[in-house]
Amino acid sequence: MQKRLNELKIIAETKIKSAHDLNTLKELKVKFLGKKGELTSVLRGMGGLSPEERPQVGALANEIRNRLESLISSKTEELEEEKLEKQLREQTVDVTLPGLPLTVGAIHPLQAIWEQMEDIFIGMGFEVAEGPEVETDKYNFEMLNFLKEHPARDMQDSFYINPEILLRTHTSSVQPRTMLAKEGEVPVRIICPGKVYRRDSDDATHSHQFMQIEGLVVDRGVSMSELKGVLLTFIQKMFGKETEIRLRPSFFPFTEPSVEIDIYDPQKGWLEILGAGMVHPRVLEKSGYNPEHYTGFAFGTGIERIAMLKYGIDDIRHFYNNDLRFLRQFQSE
Ligand code: 2NL
Repeated sequence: MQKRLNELKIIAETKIKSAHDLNTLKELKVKFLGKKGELTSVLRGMGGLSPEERPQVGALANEIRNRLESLISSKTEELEEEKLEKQLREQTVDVTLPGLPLTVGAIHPLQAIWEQMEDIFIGMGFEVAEGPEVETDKYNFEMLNFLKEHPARDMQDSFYINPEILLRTHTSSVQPRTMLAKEGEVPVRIICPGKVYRRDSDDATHSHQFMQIEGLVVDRGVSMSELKGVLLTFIQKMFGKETEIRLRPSFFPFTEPSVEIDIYDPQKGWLEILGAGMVHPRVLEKSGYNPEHYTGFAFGTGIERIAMLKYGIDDIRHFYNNDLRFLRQFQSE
């Protein structure tokens, strides 16, 4: 029996030492030391031994069990360590490799001008007002003193949905809406940025859809000099504090007197950038402000126009084509 135990020991030792993975090792443990393992089955034959032999065989069996157990646990440790090292070797990160560059977007130039203009006018005490792009004839024309036969009211010039409803042709329509909502309260000091639509053929300087910002101030004692001061401040913040301006007489249905404002460019000469004027008494009246007590000024300009002048862009269509070569020029880094 001792002989069988010693043979078992040698076989088990050899197999354990040559195990290459943790699974094999587990299987060997069951095979030799498990409840139905080989060592147990040899010991089951102990009943046939003499009382003198029994303790000796028992001691030997224990010694073998201990020996195999410690062999298995040290082999387990060895294999686990190997496995970990292999993993580490395979998963190393080479921190010296170049990184993958991330593409960073850019603010669209029209959005940039829109935000700058809002900031400048908010700085002068204006509030931002918005209104619908699908407008009624009433707010788009009637309230703004456009006569029935005004050419802008022609089906050829505006996008009509039906005879009473159209895509707004200017953001001016927001202003009577805001004035009516204020029910005669002063001051009115708003700017209205937004998209507008005209039935034009697209070319380098025209687009059937573009953006405007209009402003309106109504209060007691508002004068032409306040108009000039506010717009000169805006222009010098947008184009530089040395920028010179010129006011020329003009005509708009909703202002009287009306002016056009030019800025001076040393290369290109005088360039028109804004239309403005004192709010027509009839426009004030229609929106609930008595022109005997209140006066106001208003102005309007195209966001595209400002952006083209500021960035030296020669074709309005660049803004809408979404050509990345154009857009990337506005990335800040
Ligand atoms: C331009 C000129 C202008 C206005 C817009 C306005 C609005 C009300 C009353 C009076 Cl409610 N005026 N808006 C006034 C003068 C000029 O725009 O060239 N826009 C692109």
